[in-house]
Amino acid sequence: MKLPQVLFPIAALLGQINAAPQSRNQKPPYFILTGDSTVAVNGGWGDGFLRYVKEPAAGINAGKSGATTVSFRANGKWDAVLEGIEEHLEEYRPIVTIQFGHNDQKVMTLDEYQSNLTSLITEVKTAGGTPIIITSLTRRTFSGGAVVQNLEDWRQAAIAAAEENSIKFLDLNIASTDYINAIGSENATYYNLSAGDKTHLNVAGETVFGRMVADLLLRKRPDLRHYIIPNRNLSAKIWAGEFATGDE
Ligand SMILES: *[C@@H]1O[C@H](CO)[C@@H](O)[C@H](O)[C@H]1NC(C)=O
Ligand SMILES: *[C@@H]1O[C@H](CO)[C@@H](O)[C@H](O)[C@H]1NC(C)=O
Ligand SMILES: *[C@@H]1O[C@H](CO)[C@@H](O)[C@H](O)[C@H]1NC(C)=O
Ligand SMILES: CC(=O)N[C@H]1CO[C@H](CO)[C@@H](O)[C@@H]1O
Repeated sequence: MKLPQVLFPIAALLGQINAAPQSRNQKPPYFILTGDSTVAVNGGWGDGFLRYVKEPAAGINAGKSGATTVSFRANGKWDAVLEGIEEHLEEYRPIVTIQFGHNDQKVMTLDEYQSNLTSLITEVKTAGGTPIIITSLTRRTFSGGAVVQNLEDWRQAAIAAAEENSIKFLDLNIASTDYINAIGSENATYYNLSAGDKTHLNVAGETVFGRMVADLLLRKRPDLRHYIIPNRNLSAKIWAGEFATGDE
C-alpha cells in the first residue's frame, strides 16, 4: 500500500498550508457592547466606537439606558447578547465589552456588583465569546477644580472582577477622568447631551470617548489594529489632554 503512504505526508502538508493562513488571518472581531446609558445609543460612547470599526469586522451597541448588571439580565438583553455570540461564532470572533456601574452603585453592594460581573464574564466565555471589562466612563461634575471621582470603588471592583477571571480590562474611568481634568469643566460641558447633563454624551462626546475606548482597546489588543480605523489627530489630542471637539 504505497499510495496512502505517499499521500499521507502530502495531505498533512496540504493541511498545514491550509491551517497556516487560517491562524495568521483569524476571523474578524464582532463587537457586542453591553452596559448602561454611558455606552448606549444617544448618550453613550458606543456608536462613536463602532464608527471606528472597519469591515470585515462589525459590531452592535447593546447598551441600555438605566441598566444594571441585574436589570440587563432581567429584561432579556443579556440573553440576546448570548444569542448574538452564537449567531456570529462561525464568521467572527465575538468580543463582548461589559461596562456597568453608574446604576449598580445606586442599588447594590460592591461585592454583589463584582460577583454579578463574574457571572456575565463566565457566561460570555461559555458561549464562546471573549469578555472585556470596561471601567465606567466618568461623570463630568467638578468640585474644587477637579472631577468628582464618585465611581472609583466601582472601578476597582470591575478591575478585580476582570483580574480574578484572568480577562482584559480597559480603564476608561481613569482615562476619562484624567482627560476631563485636563480640559477643565468649561470645555467639558461641550459634550453634554443636553444643558446641565454632565453624565451623557452628545455626538461630539460620543466621538471623543469612542476614540478613547478604541485606543485603550488597541493598547491591550494590538492584534485588532487592522480592524480599527485610526484618527491620529484625535488620538493625539486625547492623550495630550487637549480639548477635542470630535471634528478632528
Ligand atoms: C452643559 O451644561 C452646562 C450646565 O451644567 C451648561 O452651562 C452648558 O451650556 C451645557 N452645554 C451644552 C453644550 O449643552
Ligand atoms: C491632522 O492635523 C494636521 C495638522 O494639524 C492637518 O494638516 C491634517 O489635515 C489633519 N488630518 C485630518 C484627517 O484632519
Ligand atoms: C479649553 O481647552 C483649550 C484647548 O485645550 C484650552 O486652551 C483652554 O484653556 C480650555 N479652557 C478652559 C476653560 O480650561
Ligand atoms: C446573577 C445575578 O444577577 N446575581 C446577583 C446580582 O446582584 C443582585 C443584588 O443586587 C443579586 O440579587 C443577584 O443574585
